[in-house]
Amino acid sequence: MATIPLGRYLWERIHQCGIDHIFGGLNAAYATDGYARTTGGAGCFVTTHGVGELSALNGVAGSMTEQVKSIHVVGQTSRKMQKNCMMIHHSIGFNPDHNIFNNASKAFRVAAAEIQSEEGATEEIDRVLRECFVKSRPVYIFLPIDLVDKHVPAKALETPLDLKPVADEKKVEEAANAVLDALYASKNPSIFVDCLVQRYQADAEMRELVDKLAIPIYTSNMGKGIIDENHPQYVGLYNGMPSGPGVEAAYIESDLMIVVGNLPSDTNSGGFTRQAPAEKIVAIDAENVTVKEKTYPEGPIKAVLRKLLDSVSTDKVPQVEMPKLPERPLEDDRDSKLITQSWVWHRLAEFLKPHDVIFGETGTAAFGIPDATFPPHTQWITQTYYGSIGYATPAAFGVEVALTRNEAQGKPRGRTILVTGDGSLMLTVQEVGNMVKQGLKPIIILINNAGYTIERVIHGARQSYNDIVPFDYSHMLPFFNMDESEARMNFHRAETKAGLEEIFGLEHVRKPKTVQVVEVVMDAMDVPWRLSTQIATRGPAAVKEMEEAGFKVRQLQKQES
Ligand SMILES: Cc1ncc(C[n+]2csc(CCOP(=O)(O)OP(=O)(O)O)c2C)c(N)n1
Ligand SMILES: [Mg+2]
Repeated sequence: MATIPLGRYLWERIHQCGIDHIFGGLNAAYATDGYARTTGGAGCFVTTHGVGELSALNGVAGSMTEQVKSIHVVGQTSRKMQKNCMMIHHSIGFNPDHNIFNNASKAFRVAAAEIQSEEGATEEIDRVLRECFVKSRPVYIFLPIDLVDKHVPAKALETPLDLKPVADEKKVEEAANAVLDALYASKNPSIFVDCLVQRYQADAEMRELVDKLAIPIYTSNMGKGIIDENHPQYVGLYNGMPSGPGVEAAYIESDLMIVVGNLPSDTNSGGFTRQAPAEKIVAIDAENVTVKEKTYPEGPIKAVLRKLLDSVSTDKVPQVEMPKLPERPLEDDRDSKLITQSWVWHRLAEFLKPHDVIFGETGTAAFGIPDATFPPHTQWITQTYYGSIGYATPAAFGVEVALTRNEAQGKPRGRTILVTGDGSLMLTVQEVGNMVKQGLKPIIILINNAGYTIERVIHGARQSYNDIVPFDYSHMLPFFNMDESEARMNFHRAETKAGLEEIFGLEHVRKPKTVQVVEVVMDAMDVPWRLSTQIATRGPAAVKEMEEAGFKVRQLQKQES
C-alpha cells in the first residue's frame, strides 16, 4: 500500500480543498479570513503552539462569529514532551499542561483534530476539513512534531473530499414548498438578503432567484453587494432605524418578508430596530427554513435556494409595484471644500469598478460606506458583528493573495480597496510591509481624523483616551522598504475634496501596480449619519450626549418611525 508522511498528507488534503496559500505569523488568522471570503472557500494558517496560537485567537474568534471558513494548524510539542509536562518554552509555569492553549480555543471552532497517533489521523483530518466547509466556521488541527514524518496510507487522497452538506431531498422539498405556498398566497412580498448567503456559497443561487421572483429586494449592512445594487428590483439597505429615507416605510408594507441568510447582530440590525414580525417572516437560514413560525429542519440554504429555483412557478408570484423612495436629503455641509463624511463615501463609490473588493474597517468607514451604491460584482467586506479593529489591514492582505489566485484561475480580478481608520491601522500596520514585500497592490485609503472618532460619538468626545499618537504616514512606505522615489509616487495626501479628486484621477492610483496609500484628512468630530442614528437608537440620553458634544444627529428616521 502506498504511504505518505502525515504532514504531507495534511497539506495535500488542504490543497485539494481549493487552498493554494498558507498564511503564518501574528496576523495570519485575519489574512486567512480575508482569503476565505474572497475565494468563497476556506483559508488556512499555521502557528506554533502557545504564543502563536494565542496571538491568532482573536482573529479566529472573528471568523467564528462571522461564519468564515478558517483552518488553524498548530505545530505542537512532541507527545513525549506533552506526557512528561516538560517546561518547553511557550508553556505556562511549572509542570505545564501542553493542552492549555488548545483548551482555550475550544469556544472558537466547530471541530478539532487533536492528533495523538498516526492511527486514524488521516480520517480525523478529513473529518474536520469537511466540518469547516459544512458549518462554515473555524476548525483546529493539532499536530505533534514527532508525528509529522510518520507514514500513513495515501489512498484516501485519490478521492477528493465531499465538502457539501448532506441534504435530505424530501426535507428540502418540503421546506421549499412551504416557502412557495406562502409566497403564492401573499400580495406584497419582499426579499431580504443577508451575509450568510455568501458564507454558505449560495450567492449564485440567490442572484438567480431574485431575478426570477422579481419582487422588491432589500439587504443588510453585511449583505451589501451580494445582489447588484443597480438591480431594477433593488430598493435599498434596510437596517431598522438607521436606514435611508423611505426604506423602512416601504419594507414594512410587505405582507411577506423572505429573509435569507440572516445575521441579526446589533450592528447589522440598526441596534435591533430592524422589524421582523414573526407572522410575516419566511426565514431561510443556514440549516433550516422557518415559514411563519413553523420550522423545517435540515434544509441547507444552498440546496433550498436551488430547489426554489427549480420549482417556482413565476406566474403565481404576485406582481409587486416597486416602492418609490424620496430623494436623499441634501446635507447642510455639502458646500464644504474640506472632505466630509457626507461626501466622501459617495465619491469613493464612483471610484469603484466591477470586481473590486472594498473593505470598511470598524470605525466611521463601516457606517459611512454602506451609504454608497456599488457597481455590480463588488465584494464588500466588513467585520460588522465581531468588529475587532486592526482586522481589515491583514484581511486585505489575504484578499490580495486570493485575487492573485483567482486571476491565475482565469477569473476577473478587481482591486483591493482597504478603507481603514488611523486608530485601527495602528494595530496591524506591519502588514503593509508584507504587502510591499509580496509585490501586492492594494489601494489603502486611510482616514486621518486624529483618533477614535466612532468612540468619540459614543462617549467622551474630547477625552484624551480617544486621541492617538499621530503618525507621519509619508514615512510608511519607505519604512517598509519601498524604494524612496517609488514611495513618494505611491503616497498621497488629501486635505480637500479637490485634492482627493486629483488623486483619484491619477492613472497609477486607478490601476495600481504597487501599494498605494491615500491619506484622507477629515474632522475628528465628523461622523456618518448612519452611525449617529444607530447610537440614537439607545435613547434620548445618548442623543443628548451626542448633541452636547457637537455632533449632528439626523432627526429624519426618528420622525418617520
Ligand atoms: C481590538 C479592539 N479594541 C477596541 C475596540 C473598540 N473600538 C471600536 S472602533 C474604535 C476606534 C476606531 O478608530 P479609527 O480606526 O480611527 O476609526 P474612526 O472611527 O476614527 O474612523 C475602537 C477603539 C475594538 N472594536 N476592537
Ligand atoms: Mg480615526
